[in-house]
Amino acid sequence: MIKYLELRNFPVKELRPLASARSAGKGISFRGEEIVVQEAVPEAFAGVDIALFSAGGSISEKLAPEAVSRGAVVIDNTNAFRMNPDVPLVVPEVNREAIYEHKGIIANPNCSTIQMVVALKPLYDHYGIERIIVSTYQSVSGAGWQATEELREQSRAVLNDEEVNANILPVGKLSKHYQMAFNVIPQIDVAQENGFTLEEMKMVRETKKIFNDESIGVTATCVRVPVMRGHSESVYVELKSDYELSEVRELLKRAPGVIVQDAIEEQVYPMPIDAEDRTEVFVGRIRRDLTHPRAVNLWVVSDNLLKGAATNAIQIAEALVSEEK
Ligand code: 2RA
Repeated sequence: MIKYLELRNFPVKELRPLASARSAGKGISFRGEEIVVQEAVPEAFAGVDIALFSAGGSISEKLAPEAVSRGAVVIDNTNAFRMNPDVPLVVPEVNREAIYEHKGIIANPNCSTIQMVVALKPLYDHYGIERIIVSTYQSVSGAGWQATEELREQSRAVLNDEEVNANILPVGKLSKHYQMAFNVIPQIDVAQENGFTLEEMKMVRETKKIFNDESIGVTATCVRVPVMRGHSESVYVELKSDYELSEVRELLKRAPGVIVQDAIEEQVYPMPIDAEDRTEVFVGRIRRDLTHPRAVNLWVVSDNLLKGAATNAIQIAEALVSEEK
């Protein structure tokens, strides 16, 4: 987020990096200057206009209200407030207007939801959406930098015929951990009572909230794959009205934040390796479904650390600032 504040020339008067007592005193660089990290205590938010939170749900629950009570607008990257009816859940390309209904906190959606709704927005507006069936292929960076280190270590160990240690994936706090290198794991986040995982239920609930449409049917299967960065999704979409494939392609091409890479006969399609460090959502493999006359299949790829997290948060901040003008 700090890098993107700088890259996008966000009008920062003062940057105040806050972290745990353990990190206080360290330095971070911003616009060529070294800035000292302070401890994230309630008083540290005095005078802050926009507070970007990304330190875990429990920290947000504790400190976001403190920041708001001191006059800040909080943009929260955690799951803490996403489904709170008083908190807008915003992807600027989809529901920018919801930003202005905030009561102090605005939530940044989950990465896998963000890229899907950006791709679906033009289809939702033009045809309406009845039902979505999505399967994800999510990179390990979604589980934090320790998971990326573990994948590196495990890959080395497998190639060297050494013992493979697994301590993080699929979910750090659970008792069982599995090898990620040369494997896929059909679990992201903890199990829910209905047999889905929390990540899958985030996709279901957040999609409905962002489109402000409880009638959309959503089923998700979220899978971790041995990719460092960039989430991919196979998305089946049942539209409310008939469509022409050429029109779907045109609508996607014109959609803000979307890049169409779709020519299977020339082997052109999005891949996470190409989406890294890009802020857009890439869509390809656009094809008519064989089983339902109003359904279309898409392949959607984006950098989960950028559009799926940092970039979306900074875009929300940009919208807030432009409102103030
Ligand atoms: C993941 N979506 O990829 C999560 C991160 N919020 O694990």
